[in-house]
Amino acid sequence: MDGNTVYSAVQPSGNLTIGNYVGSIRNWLALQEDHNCFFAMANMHAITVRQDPAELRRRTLELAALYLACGLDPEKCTLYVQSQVPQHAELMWVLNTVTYVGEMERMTQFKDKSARHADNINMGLMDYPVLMAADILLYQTDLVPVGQDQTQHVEIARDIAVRFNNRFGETFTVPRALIMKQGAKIASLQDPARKMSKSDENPNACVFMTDDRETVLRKFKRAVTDSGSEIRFAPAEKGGISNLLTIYAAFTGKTVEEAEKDFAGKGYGEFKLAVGEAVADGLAPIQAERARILQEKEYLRGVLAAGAERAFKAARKTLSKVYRKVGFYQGE
Ligand code: ATP
Ligand code: LTN
Repeated sequence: MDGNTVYSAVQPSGNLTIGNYVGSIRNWLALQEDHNCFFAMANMHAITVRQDPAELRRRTLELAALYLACGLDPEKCTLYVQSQVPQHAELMWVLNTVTYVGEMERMTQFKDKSARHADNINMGLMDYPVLMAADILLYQTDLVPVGQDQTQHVEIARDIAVRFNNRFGETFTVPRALIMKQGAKIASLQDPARKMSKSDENPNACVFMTDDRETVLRKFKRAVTDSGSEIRFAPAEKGGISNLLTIYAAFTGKTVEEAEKDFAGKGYGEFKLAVGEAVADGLAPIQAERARILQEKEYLRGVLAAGAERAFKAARKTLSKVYRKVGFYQGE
C-alpha cells in the first residue's frame, strides 16, 4: 500500500503557466484529502538563476495565494516557504557528501539551464537536485506528484536515499514520483515538441495563470496545429491538436475521449475557441480568489507561519536522526 506522505513544490521564479497548474498543483487537490501533504514555495531553488530580490519576495506571496486560490486548504495540508525551514539547507549539506559530481553534471535540467544561463553556471544550479532530494527526504515522503520534466530529479532523490540507507542504516523512506497519465507534459502552444515553459521568450507559447480572458482566447486562436482537419488525440502525428485536447480535458474535467467526441466533425477554428473558453472559464474564479487572498495580508501571513512551524517540527526530527547516523555531536 502507498505510504501516506506527499511532498511537492513549485519555484516562485516567474509567472505560473497552465502547464504548472495542470501538471502539478491541480493534482495535489485530491491528495490533500487523504494524505499527509507538504507543499512548498521553493524560493531556495529559485535563486539558482538570477532573481530580483523584491520581485522574488512578492512572487513567493503570490504563489502562496495561488495555491490557496486553486483549492489547497491549510487545514488539510502544510503550505510553507522553503527558506523558512533551515533544515533543508542543513540536510542538503550532508546529502552532498553522498552525491557525485558526475551524476549532477549529467542532469538534463542542469545541462539546459547551463546553456540558457551560460554567464551564471553557479554551484547552486548544479546542486539543485540535491536540495530537491533534501526537500523530499526531510519529510519521509512516499509520493512526489510532479510533471514529467521532474522525474529525473525524483529518481536521483531515490538513489540518494537508498545510498544513504545502505551506508548508515535505515534512515529515509524511499520516495516515488507520481506522474499523472494525462497532463504531465503540457506543450508550448507555438511548438508542440517543446514543453510549455514560463521562461519561454515567445509570449504566445504559454498561457499564464493570470492571463485575462481576451489574452487567453487570442493565444489559443494562434496556437499551432497541423495541416489536417481531424480533431483526434495522436501525440506523435498531431502534437498541437493532442495538446489542446489535453488542456481542454483538464479544464473541463472530461476525459480526452469525451473531448474528442465533443469535437467530432468540427473545424480547428471552432475547436481552438472552445479550448480558449474552457481555460478562461476555469481561470476566472482562481484569479478572483487569488486577488482577494492577496488583499488579506494577515491571513496569508498566518497560514505561512503555521505551515513553517509544522514543517519545521517534522524536518527537525529527520535531521536529528541523520546527524546521529553520520556521527555529528548533538550536545548529548
Ligand atoms: P521553468 O520553465 O522556468 O524552468 P517550470 O515551469 O518547469 O520552470 P517549476 O517551478 O520548475 O516550473 O515546476 C513546477 C511544477 O510544474 C513541476 O512539477 C513541473 O514538473 C510542472 N511543470 C512545469 N512545466 C510543465 C508543463 N509544461 N507540463 C506539465 N507540468 C509542468
Ligand atoms: N524542482 C521542482 C520544484 C521543487 C520540487 C521539490 C518538486 C523543488 N523541490 C521537491 C517536488 C519535490 C520543479 O518543479 N522544478
